[in-house]
Amino acid sequence: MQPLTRRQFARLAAAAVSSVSLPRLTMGEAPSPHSLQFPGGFLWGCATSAYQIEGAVAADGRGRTIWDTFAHTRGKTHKGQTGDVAADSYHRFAEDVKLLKELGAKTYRFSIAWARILPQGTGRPNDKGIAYYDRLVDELLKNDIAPYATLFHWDLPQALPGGWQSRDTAKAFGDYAGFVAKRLSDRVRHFMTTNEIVCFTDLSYKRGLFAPGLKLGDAAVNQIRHHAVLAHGLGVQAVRANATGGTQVGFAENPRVYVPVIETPEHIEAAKRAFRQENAPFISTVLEGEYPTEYLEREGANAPKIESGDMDIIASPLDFVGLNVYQPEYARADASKAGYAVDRRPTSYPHMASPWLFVGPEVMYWAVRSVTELWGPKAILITENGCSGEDYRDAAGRIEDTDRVMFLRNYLTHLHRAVTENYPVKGYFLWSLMDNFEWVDGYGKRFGIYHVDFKTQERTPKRSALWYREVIARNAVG
Ligand code: GBH
Repeated sequence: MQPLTRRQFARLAAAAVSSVSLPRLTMGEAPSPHSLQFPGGFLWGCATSAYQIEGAVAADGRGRTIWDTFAHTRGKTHKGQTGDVAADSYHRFAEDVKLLKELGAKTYRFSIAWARILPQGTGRPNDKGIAYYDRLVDELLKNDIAPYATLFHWDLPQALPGGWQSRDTAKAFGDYAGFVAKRLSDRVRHFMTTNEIVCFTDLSYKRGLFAPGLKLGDAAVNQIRHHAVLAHGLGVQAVRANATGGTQVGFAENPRVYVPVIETPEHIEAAKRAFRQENAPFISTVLEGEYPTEYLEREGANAPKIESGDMDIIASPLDFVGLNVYQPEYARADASKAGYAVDRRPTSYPHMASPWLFVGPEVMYWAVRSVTELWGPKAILITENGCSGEDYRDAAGRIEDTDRVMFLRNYLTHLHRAVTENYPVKGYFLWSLMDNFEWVDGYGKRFGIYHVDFKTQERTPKRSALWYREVIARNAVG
């Protein structure tokens, strides 16, 4: 056998130790005439959130959150699983930044745990908690990956009395947002205030599915929704007041998105009306600066109590609107006063591993188009899109998640349509970089493009990671 040259040896040794490295790209092929090219500078990234990946819930002075309490309450999550350890990204963040680097990701959307920064939700900041995000941000920048930080992804400090039932929580959020902006905006130039308002209001206080697991009446729920949009607005203002110039701020919403049953003007109009009405107390209110009258009329005496000045705060202009896009809804024109009807899905409608995750790639296009036509935001980012799958290792140890690749390819094809029609969509964050704690589904549903072995914390690229890397490298889907 030929002795190895030093360079060959070094290459083999590197390959052997780094189990997560991906094989080399096969670049240089002529792009297929059918490949869907994205504009130069399109921002490709991945998304995660603090409680879902960090673990280390008692480390360095982190305060308790409502999700710690909820997950530790019997019967609330799949097999009683919690985010105590999750993907241990608190300790493995440098390795996780390497995963992003290997993908060629230009950006990373992560969330900041309020309770690491202010363990009691208000009051004295915790230097060690801030230091963690300093390390993460510095590591990202060293690797030319732009940090996009979400300020609140559901992990509310337990110490805040009444949680979102209290107006004081909105004020506390503003103070926290201002503090983070002051400390990080020299390096973090993009902030999202809140993630998916409907989830930490309705799912949490009306349907009882998410922390804190309450089932309150309509008046209480409407007030909670008001506190949430107010918190968002206070957050926007606090970021602007405390950040260095040029810092951009937006939010990440998961509106119900309506696909017109047939692409004809009357059904398109119906879908647009449905979008505005069915998301009335959330994105519609924030982007219009007032509650749609139909919503207020419908709620009557249960409508939220609004203090003077609230609506101006809620309406604070945004630099971008983030959309988390998953499942479609369908609307058609109808002779009713509302002008639309929502169609129920037949039981044969296909879904991914999560029963709620119905597959409808065209929802991507209609999300972008509806928001643009209704409110004309400066820019739109797809802040989440991805799916769960029943991933498994084949005999060679590979994870061939062809279903996830199918899902992503189709959704991105419809995103490309939006880009081609000149809607102002500037970037896409894939949910998720790695398998993580999927809230009430615990570790039972995997959304990552990197597989995580939760016993060893080993990360392994799935087929979808290799596929996404090609998308980023070619700036095209094909
Ligand atoms: C996003 O939520 C979240 O931002 C992210 O943290 C999460 O991991 C990701 O998506 C994948 O789920 O029990 O039938 O009422 C997406 C919106 C809202 C979808 C709650 C699941 C529960 C459905 N989610 N919903 S159900």
